[in-house]
Amino acid sequence: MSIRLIHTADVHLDLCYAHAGMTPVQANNRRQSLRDSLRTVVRRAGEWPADALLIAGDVFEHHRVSRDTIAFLKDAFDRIPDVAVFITPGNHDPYTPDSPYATESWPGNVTIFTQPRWQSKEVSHALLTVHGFAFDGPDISENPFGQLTVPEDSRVHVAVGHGSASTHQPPDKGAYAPFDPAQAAAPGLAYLALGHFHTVTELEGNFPTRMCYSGAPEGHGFRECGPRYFLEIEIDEGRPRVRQQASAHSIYEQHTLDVSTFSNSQAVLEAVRDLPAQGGEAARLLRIVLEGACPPSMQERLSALPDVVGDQFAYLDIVDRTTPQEDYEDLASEATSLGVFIQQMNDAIAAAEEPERRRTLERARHVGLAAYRGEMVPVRGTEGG
Ligand SMILES: [Mn+2]
Repeated sequence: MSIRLIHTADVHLDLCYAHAGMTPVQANNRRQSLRDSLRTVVRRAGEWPADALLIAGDVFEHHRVSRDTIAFLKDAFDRIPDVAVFITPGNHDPYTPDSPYATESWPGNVTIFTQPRWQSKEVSHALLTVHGFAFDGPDISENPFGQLTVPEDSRVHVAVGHGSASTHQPPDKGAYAPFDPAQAAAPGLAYLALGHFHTVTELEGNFPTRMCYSGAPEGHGFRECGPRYFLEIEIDEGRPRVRQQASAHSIYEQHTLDVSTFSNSQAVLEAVRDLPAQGGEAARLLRIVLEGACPPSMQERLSALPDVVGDQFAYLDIVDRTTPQEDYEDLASEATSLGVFIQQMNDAIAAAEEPERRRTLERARHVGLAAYRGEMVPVRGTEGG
């Protein structure tokens, strides 16, 4: 008989969105969305049904999780009494004496690992043993990766852990319980359910254990754009098959539009409205970066974009990086040395036959104008500007 697992991590319940420039209402909606996505994962574990639900850390954003969120979580686990739930506290929600993991009483089907070293528990209704550990503080006092020995028996062995695979360490994220995937693998360990990196990632290599980050079931900001997933794992004869299932109730999207390719603000507005949704029914959180030279007549209307199409999205942020379009004929008519310079450049550009020379002259005119105004010009390679 196959063993069925559901794997999720990094929900970060009760995340604070104050830094994200969201209104209190929008932030509440985001926190609701985090709960909804976890609820989706837990419900699926009950309905499939899974033998075990593995939650690989950072369930909470921090210790100061609300009473209501704890009650929600207990209730969600209570509703799947036949699924064994395993939680490995992570760097955000470590197992400390004052953490909700230690102070609360959890439903009987829930196992919370408590030590910074491997602990094992047999699932009573399946031939399954789950190994796990806990962060005991924001930095774990020991690093359990590479220390797991799996007994030779007839059971399926899986492990759940939180930490940074050194092979996939993003430069802008702290390294917690760092490990080399080849070291974390162990003979007899069929699957290692990982948490900490928020994007679904399989660590591949020449070792006997399959290991995946499920990623967060819900994005947490514009650095986590696109659909998010949880994983369904089926283990037959020691071999796991891993499937991604979409879980996000709201999806962050970031798009860049070059306004110089549009003749009017209506066309920009329609382009925003027509951006294809990435996740069916999921609410959409959009950041639109506007670039390019923009006629002053259009600028005003663009700043009103959130008011005009805001209703279509759960959140819409317009980042205006447009540059005002210059009127070079008007500038050339000025009775100043700038006017003379612009007139000479306009003539040279009009006379230029090769497109490359024309672009170089346009760039020179742009840089020259900026110099007259005492402005800095951003370096953008050979791009015109
Ligand atoms: Mn983490």
